[in-house]
Amino acid sequence: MTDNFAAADHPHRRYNPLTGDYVLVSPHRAKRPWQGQTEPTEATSAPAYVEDCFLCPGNLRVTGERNPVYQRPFVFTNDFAALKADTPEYHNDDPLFKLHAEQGESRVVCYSADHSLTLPELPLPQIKLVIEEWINQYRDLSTRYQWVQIFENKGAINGCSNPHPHGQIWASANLPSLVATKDRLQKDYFIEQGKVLLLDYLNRELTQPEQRVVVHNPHWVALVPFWAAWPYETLVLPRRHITQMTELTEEEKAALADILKQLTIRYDNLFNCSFPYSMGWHCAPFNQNDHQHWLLHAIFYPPLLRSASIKKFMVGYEMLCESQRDITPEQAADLLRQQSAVHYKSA
Ligand code: H2U
Repeated sequence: MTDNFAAADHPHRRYNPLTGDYVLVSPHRAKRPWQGQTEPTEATSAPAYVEDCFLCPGNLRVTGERNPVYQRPFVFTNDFAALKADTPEYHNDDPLFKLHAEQGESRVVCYSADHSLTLPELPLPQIKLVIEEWINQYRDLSTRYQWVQIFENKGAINGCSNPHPHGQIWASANLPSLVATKDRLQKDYFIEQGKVLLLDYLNRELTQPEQRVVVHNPHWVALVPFWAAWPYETLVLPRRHITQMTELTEEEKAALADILKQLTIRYDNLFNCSFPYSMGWHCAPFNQNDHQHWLLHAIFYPPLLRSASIKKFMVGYEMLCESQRDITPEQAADLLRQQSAVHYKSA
């Protein structure tokens, strides 16, 4: 009966209204001993310039092209692009072998000339420059593509090939699968409730900020979502109805730099390491449809579970049934909130 149920103790499933998926939460398992794989920890300090880094200013890339001696965020077309603008048209509607050609572009964004400074260590004005570059990229690519995915895949544990602080941008003619689902479910909610799903959700979270909010400022809130699948997954949400990053005011850009720094400092401080994650932005698609149901947001998916060297595996039950987590989203938010606002390297 409901009287005996406690979400902090008992197995339960939580619904993700953005994906339509459930996550199984098993809080009692957080105490189990660990005798499995640990990951090697990465070096904690890197030099500001590395001679054979493909991304450092003035260096040669794999193709033999030389990077300019850049001083602010530098963007180049990925030499091994996953999507290409000149892909010939093709489609096949066979129900079992459906296939269509996909046009697009892939770019790399070097955040800073300094090889050693990750997002939490960059000064605020430099993080703001990264945000302004993201906006430039949206402005350019949205003229040609329905979807522009800005993301950062950080840390060797996540398959990132180069520690130089950088992100990527993949633009595509069609909406990728996860985005199409998110578009549809936000739209359904808007039609049924007459309100923006993520703004409604944020306002509910703000009535009990001690539950899942990690950091906030006058324009942005970072929280562990109620339906988080990864142990320390977070959502970064604007407090007002913004559908695309190009709508941000100067003040909102500066406040976004602040919230990204505050959040990533706490991530690094959690296990005293350069915290790996996959991070990316979702905004309204760049097509002629109505987008009132959208709210711009960033998602961080960090793979770590218990320490700098123990990662969460999405295998077994997760591959066959649905995501599962041990530590609750509320416990994860509490642990992140408790971290110092000063980066451990400069404390
Ligand atoms: P990731 O390790 O996050 O994938 O970032 C490195 C990207 O940089 C990767 O996509 C590209 C790779 O294709 N790259 C170049 O475009 N040129 C190079 O000379 C090295 C790496």
